[in-house]
Amino acid sequence: MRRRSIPPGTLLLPCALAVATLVVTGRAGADDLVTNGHFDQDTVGWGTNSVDVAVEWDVLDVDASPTSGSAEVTSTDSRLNTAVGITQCLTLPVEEDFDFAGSIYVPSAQAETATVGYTLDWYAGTTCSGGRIFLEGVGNTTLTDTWEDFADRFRPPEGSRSVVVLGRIAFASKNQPDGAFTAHFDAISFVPEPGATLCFATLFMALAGCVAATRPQRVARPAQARQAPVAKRSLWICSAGTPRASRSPCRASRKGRGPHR
Ligand SMILES: [Ca+2]
Repeated sequence: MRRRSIPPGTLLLPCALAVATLVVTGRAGADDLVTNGHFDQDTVGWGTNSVDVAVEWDVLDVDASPTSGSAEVTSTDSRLNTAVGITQCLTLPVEEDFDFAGSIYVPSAQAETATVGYTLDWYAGTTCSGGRIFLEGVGNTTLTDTWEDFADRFRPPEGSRSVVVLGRIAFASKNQPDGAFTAHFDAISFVPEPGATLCFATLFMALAGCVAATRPQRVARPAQARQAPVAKRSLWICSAGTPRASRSPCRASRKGRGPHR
């Protein structure tokens, strides 16, 4: 056995690219737990937490995309400071960090006043039941006439197995008993974020593989090389260049695959 060395640096660039690709694709490939969070064609997948909330699909899109839209949510709930709106229950695959994001557009030409934002409502059961563990908000806005983006990273409270994502409207004041307030919600996502331990472990394994690949490798000789050397043959060449069977008066010249003597 012998070792065959790969020139140092030969695999450095490919390995670096592979590791970078691993990181990028690993991040981009994470599954968004939200269904229809971009409202491309409708509001399928979303419900409400009040009978006094109406949800319609609208062409207004956070990216002004002609092939997408948003959820236009109108509340006529009679209660003040009570969060109502569109909801979706997400089952959490494991306990890890999550990146939540969502955008909100609030038309300013409205008679009522309200605060608008997102709420994450954590539950012990896998179907948003079994007892609420914790409730926390993301973003809070009023009248903007522009899209506002909200994002934050969350670690679910211990014991959480599901979460209700709520795009909420809460009346701050109501000038008329039947007053309404409208807001648009779009680009809602809830993406598992692998923990730092997993990231470093993955990178370490990838880099270790690259280092191993650039080290000299033990390779087997070709089968042909392990065969018995070809028997040396002697060819007696006379001074005149004509092969002869007898040694004298010629000089000897060995030809073959063995070492010359
Ligand atoms: Ca959209």
